[in-house]
Amino acid sequence: MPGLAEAVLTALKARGAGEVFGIPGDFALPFFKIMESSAILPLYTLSHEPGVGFAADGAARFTSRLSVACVTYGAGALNMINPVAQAYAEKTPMVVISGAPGAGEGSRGLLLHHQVKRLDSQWEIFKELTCDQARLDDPATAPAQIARVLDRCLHESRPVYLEIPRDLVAAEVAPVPDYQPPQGHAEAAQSAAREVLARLKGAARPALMVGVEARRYGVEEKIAELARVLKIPVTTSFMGRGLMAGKNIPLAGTYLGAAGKPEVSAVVEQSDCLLMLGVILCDTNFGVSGGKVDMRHAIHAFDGQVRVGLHYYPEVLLGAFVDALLKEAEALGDAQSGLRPHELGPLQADDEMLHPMDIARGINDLFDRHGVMPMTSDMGDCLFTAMDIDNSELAAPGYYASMGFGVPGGLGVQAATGRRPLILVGDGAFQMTGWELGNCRKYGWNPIVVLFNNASWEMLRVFQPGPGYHDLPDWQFANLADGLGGRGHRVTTRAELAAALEAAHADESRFQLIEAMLPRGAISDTLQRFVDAIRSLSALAQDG
Ligand code: TPW
Ligand code: MG
Repeated sequence: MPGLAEAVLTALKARGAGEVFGIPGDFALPFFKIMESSAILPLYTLSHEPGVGFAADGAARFTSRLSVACVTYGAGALNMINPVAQAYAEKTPMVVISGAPGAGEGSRGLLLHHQVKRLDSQWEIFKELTCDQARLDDPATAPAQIARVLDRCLHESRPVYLEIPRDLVAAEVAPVPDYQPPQGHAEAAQSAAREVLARLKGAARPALMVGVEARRYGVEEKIAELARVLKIPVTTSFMGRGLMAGKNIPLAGTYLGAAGKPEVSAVVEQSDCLLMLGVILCDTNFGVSGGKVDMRHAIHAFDGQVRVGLHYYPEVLLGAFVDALLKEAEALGDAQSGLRPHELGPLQADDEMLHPMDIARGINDLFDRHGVMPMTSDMGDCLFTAMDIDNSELAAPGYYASMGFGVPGGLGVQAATGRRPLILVGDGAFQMTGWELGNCRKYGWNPIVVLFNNASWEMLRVFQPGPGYHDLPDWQFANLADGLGGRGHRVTTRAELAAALEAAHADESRFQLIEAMLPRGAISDTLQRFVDAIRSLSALAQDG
């Protein structure tokens, strides 16, 4: 019989996990030791627990597999609250494994180090951040609990929490039961599909919007096929930017309401039957629409349910729903498939000062010359700038919107996929988690990082002009790259950016940090429209 720790690792691997990200501590040391000696899954240690959580999140977003974040009790786990919260909000299947005090340790009348109010304070906190939890303190029931929790992680595509008492890692347990796929209701899927197709057919301007669940549940290809058959225009949500990349479908673009391109907003806002597949109904996806999306006539497939007006179909899995739609779908429009040409022109390699839009141009050119790279973006104007990078694979926290994801998220992508990522990050966000780049040397990672250095919390400044605390000093990040094992490029002109991107791409030996110096106040076209839209919405609210 395997030991408990090995049973957990084997069950993770059997359900598709490819690696573990973690930082040990004494309550987790026994588990970490077995992780290394058993070599069931590779372990990547980082520097700070938020980085661990973000890396696991980035890995899961790109692979649509389970990802694992392993930490110690108290100081370690509580450091990871925010990334786990983000993973919950944005639906990534992350398994949090925390070491815990051993069976008898709590009863000695002493407070244990890392303990907060009670021994189970951490458990209570993680209950609020995860969709299922188990404390593996009984070897007899552990296998069933492990199976239940891991299966739920995949079914709901949300984080789960496992706590392993440190004295039980080697306890013998029976093998963990095999993965049980979710049981959707096939008839419900079929009748939902029939009603939806009838509504789409009766509509004058049907349209499709694709959200993150399409990636989480691996149904992008099927949705692409559906779009080609229906021949209706397709958009992605803001959070879903980068979905359907490179697919031959009638893709209009990413919906951003008044902050987006008018022709894309028109598709969504003028639709009298909008079919939303896996879209999170949140303010960043829809808030800037000013209430223009006609939700009464919209169809929403999300979280295992389909809502059609007031009709509600439970237990409908997204994949089964799309299959059922495909079975009876026919052409309803004449939207043409095809890859869209660049909307921005090329980067002019001259001596003008850089603007965020130049970074989008430069990256488009780079991808044209050398092929696309998987991208992660942090929160900040870099994410709004990414809306003008051609629709290529992107992971970014567009809804929960935590800073700090970009760099460690990108490292997670490289660890999990082996592909070299391109990371977009602002100087404020880089101050939070940029140090994680120092781990590249250890694992042979070589991301290209484009750091938008405006010496500012610029996004905050646009929403609230004035206060001096938005100003940040110039940290000269490129100078730090060498010591961290990478190569820095500090650029202030368009010609320098073009040259640095090319040089960074050519040097695969280490990570590349391109520090793009931007004047304060220079913001992307999308952020400018976003701010204008929010201002005019709040002016309307005040008038009304
Ligand atoms: C963990 C609030 C949203 S945007 C922003 C802050 C502080 C400024 C970002 O500065 P940066 O980018 O990275 O230099 P830019 O383009 O605006 O100059 N704490 C967390 N998450 C969020 N979202 C905030 C604070 C915030
Ligand atoms: Mg900044």
